[in-house]
Amino acid sequence: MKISMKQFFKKDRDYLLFVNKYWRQIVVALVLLIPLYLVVSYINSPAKADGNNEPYSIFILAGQSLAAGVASYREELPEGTGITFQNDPADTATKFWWAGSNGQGLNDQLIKAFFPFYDGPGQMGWDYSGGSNNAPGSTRLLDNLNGPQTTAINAQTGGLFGSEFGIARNLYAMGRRKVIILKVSYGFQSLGQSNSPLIPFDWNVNSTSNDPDRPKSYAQLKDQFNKLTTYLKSQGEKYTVDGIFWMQGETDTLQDSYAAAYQQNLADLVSNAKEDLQLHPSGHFVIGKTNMNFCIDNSWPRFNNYCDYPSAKSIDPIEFVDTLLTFSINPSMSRRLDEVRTAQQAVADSDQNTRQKVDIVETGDLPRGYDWTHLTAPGQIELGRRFVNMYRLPTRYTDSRVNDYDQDGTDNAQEDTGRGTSCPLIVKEQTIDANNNGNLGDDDADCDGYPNYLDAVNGPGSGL
Ligand SMILES: [Ca+2]
Ligand SMILES: [Ca+2]
Ligand SMILES: [Ca+2]
Ligand SMILES: [Ca+2]
Repeated sequence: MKISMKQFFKKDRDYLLFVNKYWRQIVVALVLLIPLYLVVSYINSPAKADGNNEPYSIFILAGQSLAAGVASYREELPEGTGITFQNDPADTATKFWWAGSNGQGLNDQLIKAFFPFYDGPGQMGWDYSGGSNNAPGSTRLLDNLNGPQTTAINAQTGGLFGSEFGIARNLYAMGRRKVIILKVSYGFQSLGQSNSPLIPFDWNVNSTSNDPDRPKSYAQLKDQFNKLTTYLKSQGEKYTVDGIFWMQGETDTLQDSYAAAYQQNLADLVSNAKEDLQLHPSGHFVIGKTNMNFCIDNSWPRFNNYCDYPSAKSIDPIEFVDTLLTFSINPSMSRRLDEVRTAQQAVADSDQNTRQKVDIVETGDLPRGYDWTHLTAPGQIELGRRFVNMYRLPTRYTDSRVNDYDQDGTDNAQEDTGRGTSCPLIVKEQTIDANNNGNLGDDDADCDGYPNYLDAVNGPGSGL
């Protein structure tokens, strides 16, 4: 039975009696609750550590369908774990810039012709995900659209998501603000150069397209990055690129020649991406390690959308084998998977002489969805956590240091002043002017390897 406060106290006089009797307890409760309220408000405040002179922190996520996230649905995104049980504040505080590789969205019939058992290209991660009606990602960022469009039909990969929300939530929990996540994903595209009609947009850095409206995946990633940073510059904003996360490789386990070339192809991708995507001097490239074992071991029957891949004898040229022969294909599948994983590990292990390290995270233990291959929503959240916890992120400060990280008296936004003459910035054999280009990660006046905005010492060392 519910009773009103009025009924509870019967008469106004009872209020005074109540207060008179319990005033000590009331005072104690207020003394305890007011600071708790302030702490909770502060923790949940999107404005925390969001200084006017603080650069945006860009993280890049790229790859094939496990980056797109074709078995993890937006409505399954786990609720936030905050004390007030709200949706995770990172979901709306983080700016997302999504793009599919060719911009054709649900109009792209090519994949549907080859994978008729899928409901639409969205399930293959082929949606253009910049918003409804193929709106450019800049519109999404401009309007700070993290809500409605992510669940709307034709929106971000049809309401699907990859590890970007896990990345966003963990960064937010670390106290990091002004985060932008750029994701360019395209299902089923190999890193190996391909002539297969199944793979019209392979990720190989040396691949080129004759059709400017249908660029190869890596060209599209570069283009989207340039659009994003150009937009930030037009708004007078500064930025750094603090990490690149790569979730790809499954398709390269389907073809001997792709698997054999994977190590060189990945090494080429890493070296190009570091330069083309302006990775911070202490930013890392993190590889999500390919693992198809759950599918190989458990999927049955091996046709339609239940881990069909092992039944492909060859995808370039396309050659599907009889389902009954799938048993005999499995050893090849496992062998090629080992080859790709070994290649990924080798690239991660060969970073000893580089400052921008290459890390690798396992994915084999993460929960897979209906198709035995792609991660569930909790699996994607966990993958995002692993990505951002693999290395010490480029330093950020909060509170009183938010506008001048290195406390040298020059605000962050004013540290975009270029490089000393003895350390010119050379990208693809061309000298780049780092002065006032928006990127704070490439300015190094004293040539000691510490960018100006994190360098309080004129000379060797940062003093931080
Ligand atoms: Ca400063
Ligand atoms: Ca600069
Ligand atoms: Ca320096
Ligand atoms: Ca210095």
